[in-house]
Amino acid sequence: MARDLTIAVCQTSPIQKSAQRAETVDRLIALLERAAAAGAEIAVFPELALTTFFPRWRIDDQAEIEAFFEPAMPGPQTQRLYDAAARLRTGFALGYAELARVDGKTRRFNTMDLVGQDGKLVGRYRKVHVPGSSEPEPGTTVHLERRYFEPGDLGFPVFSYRGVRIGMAICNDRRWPETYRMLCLNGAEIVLIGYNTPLLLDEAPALAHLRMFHNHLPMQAGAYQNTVWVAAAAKAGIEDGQALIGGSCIIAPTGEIAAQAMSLDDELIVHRADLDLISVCRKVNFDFAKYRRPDQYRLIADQV
Ligand code: CDT
Repeated sequence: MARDLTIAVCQTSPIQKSAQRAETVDRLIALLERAAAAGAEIAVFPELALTTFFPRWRIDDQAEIEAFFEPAMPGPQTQRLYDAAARLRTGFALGYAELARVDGKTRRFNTMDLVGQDGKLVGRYRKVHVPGSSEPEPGTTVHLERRYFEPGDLGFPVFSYRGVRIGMAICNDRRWPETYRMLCLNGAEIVLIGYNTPLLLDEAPALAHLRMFHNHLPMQAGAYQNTVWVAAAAKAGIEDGQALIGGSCIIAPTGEIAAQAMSLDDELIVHRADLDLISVCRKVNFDFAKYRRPDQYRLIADQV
């Protein structure tokens, strides 16, 4: 019997600092309703979808920092989104800033939760590749994720969603081959990604014309080399004075872009992901069990 899952990528336009959480949650619910009406069985939202991308600022005031974080998910402000998922029978993956209490200590992660068609948590991923710095650096676009987030500690888990194996990744993770390889070694058939990517980086003006190419290149390569569907949602447009690229997309295990956003607005793209295409592509080149040679994938001590 054919296997498929209809995916909606919910790109958002900016979430300005001045936006109230309730207003932002309303926007996400409106996108989820559109996704369900279009037949989607799952939706993916951007990284830090509930707030502006606050790591663009050096903030010292703890109360101001904590206002960007969610101490519980769902919380009083976000419960409505989870209720909408259950009402619409359309789950979602949502990026947000997580404030966790572990063994009496406060920990902060850049997190994405997978929520099921019943509105309940299916699984959690915490961003592993945390880019930028903890202090502003001269000549460099201010990107202080390492000030606010510690690297994820959950590895690259894969969860069963309506019988489909789904993994998640967050923004900079999408540039690293290890992300897709680990997720796919763990059995992922679909990788859901959210991102906030500055259009321009002060440190690399010579690469400015390649920003969209370097957005899609690793995701297409990751999809192809690991025979997996990739669906990625951008936060796009000018957010609190900083331009973020769009280019949200759904990529097939062939490496082809099956659907791509055409605007920098709240925009939905939907595609029915044919999961049988995975085994077709796998047979051609990437049958891991048959052809991978993990015994040869080792560092040679005197050469490093
Ligand atoms: N959010 C995020 O991870 N953005 C990074 C830009 C880092 S610039 C220091 C990205 O890879 O798009």
